[in-house]
Amino acid sequence: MNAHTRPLPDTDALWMPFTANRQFKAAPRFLVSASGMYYTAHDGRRVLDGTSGLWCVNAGHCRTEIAEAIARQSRELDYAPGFQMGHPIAFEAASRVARLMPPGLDRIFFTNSGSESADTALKIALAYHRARGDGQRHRFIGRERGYHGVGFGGISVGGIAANRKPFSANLMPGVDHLPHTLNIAEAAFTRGQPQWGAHLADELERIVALHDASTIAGVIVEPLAGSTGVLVPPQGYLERLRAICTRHGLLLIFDEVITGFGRLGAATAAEYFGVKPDIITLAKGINNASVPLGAVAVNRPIYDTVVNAANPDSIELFHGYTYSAHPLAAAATVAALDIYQRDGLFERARSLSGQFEQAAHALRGAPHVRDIRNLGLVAGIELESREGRPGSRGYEVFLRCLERGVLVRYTADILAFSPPLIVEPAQIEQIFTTVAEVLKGVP
Ligand code: PXG
Repeated sequence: MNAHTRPLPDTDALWMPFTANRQFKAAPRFLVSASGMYYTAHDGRRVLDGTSGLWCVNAGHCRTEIAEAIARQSRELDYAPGFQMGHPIAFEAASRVARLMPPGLDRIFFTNSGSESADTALKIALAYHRARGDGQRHRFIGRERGYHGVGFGGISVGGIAANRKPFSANLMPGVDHLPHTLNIAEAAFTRGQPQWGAHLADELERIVALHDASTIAGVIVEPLAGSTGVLVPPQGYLERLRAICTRHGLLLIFDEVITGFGRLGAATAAEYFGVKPDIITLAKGINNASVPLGAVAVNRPIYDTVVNAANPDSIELFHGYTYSAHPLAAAATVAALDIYQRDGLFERARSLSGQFEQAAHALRGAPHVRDIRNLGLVAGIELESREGRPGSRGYEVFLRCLERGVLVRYTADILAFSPPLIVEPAQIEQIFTTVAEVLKGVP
């Protein structure tokens, strides 16, 4: 059956995530298949993927090698318990991920999502301090506009009001937040990292002075904040955070769920910026989003401290998931990492980033454009909001781009672009010229 002759599914039963369910169900939009840079919509139209799905399909869609690795694995060993038992592909996947991490961050805990990775990282940080006999370090410092998924830990250290408000009475205690780093008045239309803003890292000193370092376990930030509108770290900012954390014995956690696996033109943002955290959270691109998988990479002293603090025959960390290192997800990871390496996709992202920046910033001066931000193969275009109807313009631009065959992401009135790293220069042009045309016609 052709994609466009399939009957439309009934939409009632599915409670859609992070979606205006009634709005969607009144006029549903379906993607039914994908290949390389393109989705096929239900009506048979090709849609250029300007977002790598949700920042995750870094090698492009339906890669044969990954599909085959998953199929092979599902016939050979579909599932095996990961508690007190091992299956080889889990260890292989961990070794492969470890090799891509900054030197020393080579102990890998598998989860099933970015949210679980964030919560796992927080637990590991607490376990580490406790194992060192420093268990009063219980606080975490997150950041305004941070996104660390939707677990209670993640929303607590996260900085998105809408994600926190309904659950505000039940957030994790002992959390404080750094200010976010976006300042359009100071840094509008900056290409790459803004010069303004490194001093915002010094807020961490103020927070440490308030709570005392001896009560703080760690700091968690996205090196580049993706989902709240592409906030690029100011020059020197991450370096200062690192220095302050080191000075006070706080673990620095980079949430690299979006930036991991090539988005900035390196395996990690840590490598790209030359700033080494103690823990990195991963998901999405780890296996090209082909099977749900997340991971937490920790440095050896953390692993050794936690593990050596327990009796040799005791479980050291009371944490884990039925599907930690699920064989299919692990096999997909090895296959995806093979593709990234064989095709040099991280280097490709780096080499395309100049043209990508040019194409994004060509929209300066287009109607409603307030700011343009970019780094690697990520760009954000912030639009002026309509009076009293924030988000409505972003939504309309998204819909009109889709009609013209380009998938973009919008958060309120910020458009986000993060195409697969296999994107061709002409496709980069197509993404941004489509947005430019659409903006001309959007009130
Ligand atoms: N951390 C970061 C930095 C993320 O971006 C998560 C954790 C949570 O991952 P899971 O796998 O639990 O969803 C994310 C997820 C968007 C968008 O369009 C971003 C995410 C998810 C969905 C949409 O900005 N990021």
